[in-house]
Amino acid sequence: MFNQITERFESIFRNVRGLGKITDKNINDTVREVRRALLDADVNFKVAKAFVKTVQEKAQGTKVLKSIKPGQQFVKIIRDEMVTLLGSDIEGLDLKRKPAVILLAGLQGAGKTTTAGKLAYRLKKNGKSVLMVAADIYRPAAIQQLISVGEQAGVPVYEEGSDDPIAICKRGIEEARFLKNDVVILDTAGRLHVDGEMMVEIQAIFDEVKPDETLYIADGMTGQDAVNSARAFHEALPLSGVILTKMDGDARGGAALSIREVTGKPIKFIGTSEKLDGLDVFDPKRIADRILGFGDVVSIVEKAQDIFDEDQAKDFQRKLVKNTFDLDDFKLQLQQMKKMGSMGDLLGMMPGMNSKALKQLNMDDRQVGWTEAIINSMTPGERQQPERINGSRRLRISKGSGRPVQEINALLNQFSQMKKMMKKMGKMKNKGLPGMGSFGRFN
Ligand SMILES: Nc1nc2c(ncn2[C@@H]2O[C@H](COP(=O)(O)OP(=O)(O)OP(=O)(O)O)[C@@H](O)[C@H]2O)c(=O)[nH]1
Ligand SMILES: [Mg+2]
Repeated sequence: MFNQITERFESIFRNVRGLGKITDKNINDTVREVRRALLDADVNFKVAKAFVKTVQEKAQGTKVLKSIKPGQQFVKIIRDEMVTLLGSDIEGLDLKRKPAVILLAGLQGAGKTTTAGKLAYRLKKNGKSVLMVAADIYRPAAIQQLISVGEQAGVPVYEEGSDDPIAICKRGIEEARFLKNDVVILDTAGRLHVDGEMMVEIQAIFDEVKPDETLYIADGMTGQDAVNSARAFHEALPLSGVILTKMDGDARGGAALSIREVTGKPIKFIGTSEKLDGLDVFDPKRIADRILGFGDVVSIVEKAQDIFDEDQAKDFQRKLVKNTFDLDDFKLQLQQMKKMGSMGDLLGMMPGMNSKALKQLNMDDRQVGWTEAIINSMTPGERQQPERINGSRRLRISKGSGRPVQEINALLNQFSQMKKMMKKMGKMKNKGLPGMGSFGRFN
C-alpha cells in the first residue's frame, strides 16, 4: 500500500529534516516536490494544489517563530495537513436504530459483496446479530456468492431469488425486525455507470428503506475514477461514507487522499485483502503516518495483540519502545506474522521497513522460512547483539542456513535500519516531538 508515494515523501523529508533554517527558497522547493509527489500518486489536481498552498502558508508563518528545529517543524506541518486532508478522526457507523440498515452501493466489481461479508463478520465479532440481504438479482450467481460469503462469516442471508430488488430489501428488513437482528446489510447490484436505470433503482431502494448508513464501495485501485464516480454518486444519493477496497494492491494513494476532500464524505473503512478479516477502520492519523513513511507501529501492535497472548503483546510493545527488540523477537514476529496474512503489508507498517527496503527484502512466504533458517543458524549472543556478527560469522551463518551471504547481509542491514528508526521514534516520543501522534496511544 502506498509504496510509491511513501518513497517520495521519505526522500523529501530526508532533505527537510536537515534544514537548519526555513527560507522562502527551501519552502518553495519542498512544496514543489510535495505537489509532484501528490500528482504522481494520482491525487486530484485541485486537492494537491490546495494542500500545497496551505502547507506553504503555514511554513512561512513558522519561519518567524524561530523554532529550534525548523526542519522538524516543517515535517509536522505536512503531517498535520495530511491528517486533515484524510478526515482527522475515525468515523464510526451509526447503528443506533434496531435494526440499523446499511446500504452498499457501487460500480461493478468494486467489492460490494465481499465488503458486505467483511462488515457482517466484523459486526458479529462485536456482538451484533446481522442479516445480509441479497438484492443483486441481475448477475447470475450473485445470490450464491453472498450466501457463500455469509456461510464463511457465520451470518444468515435473506434472499428471494430474482424478484423486485426494492421489495426484497423491504421484506429483508421486516425479516430482520422479526428476528430481532441489530443490523441489516443490503448487497445491491453493481452499476456500470453512475447514470442509467440502475441508478434509479438504488435511489428507489434508498427512498424505501431510509438507510442509517449509505456506503459507497470504491475500488481503491482505480484512483481518480473512484473519486469521480463517488462524487457523481453522492450527487444522486446522499452517502454517509465511503469504503475503499483493494488497498492491498499497488494503489497509489490518489483515491484515499482525494475522496474525502472531493465528496466531503469520510472514508470509514479500507479493504486490505480478499479475506473476511481484510477490513480495517480508516484512521486518518495512521494512514497519514504510513503515507509519509513514519511507519505504523500501533497497527503492528494491534495485529500482534490479535495473535499473541496479552503478556507477549505487552512485552513486544515494551521492546519496541525501549528499543531492545532483538533477532529472536524478530523471528518470533515472523512466525506469528505467517498467521496474519500478507507479509509485505505487515512489514510495510514497520518503521524504516517500507518502500525501497521492502522491495529489496522481497518478503514472500518462502522468504520467511529462509529468514528463520538464517536466524536459527546464529548463536543466542548473535541474535541479541547482531552488530557482533562480523564477516567470518556471516560466512558461518550462510553455511549453516544454506542461504547466500548477501541474504544474511540484507537481513542484518534491514534489522539495523529498523532498530535505528525505532530508536529515533522512541526519542521523538520522549521529547514529544511532532509527527508521533499515534505513539501516544502506547501509554
Ligand atoms: N485484494 C482485494 N480484493 C478484493 C477486495 N475487496 C474485493 N476484492 C475482490 O474483488 C472482486 C470483486 O468483488 P465483489 O465483492 O464480487 O464485487 P461486487 O462489487 O460485489 O461486484 P458486482 O456484484 O459484480 O457488482 C473479487 O474477486 C474480490 O475478491 C480487497 O479489499 N482486496
Ligand atoms: Mg456483488
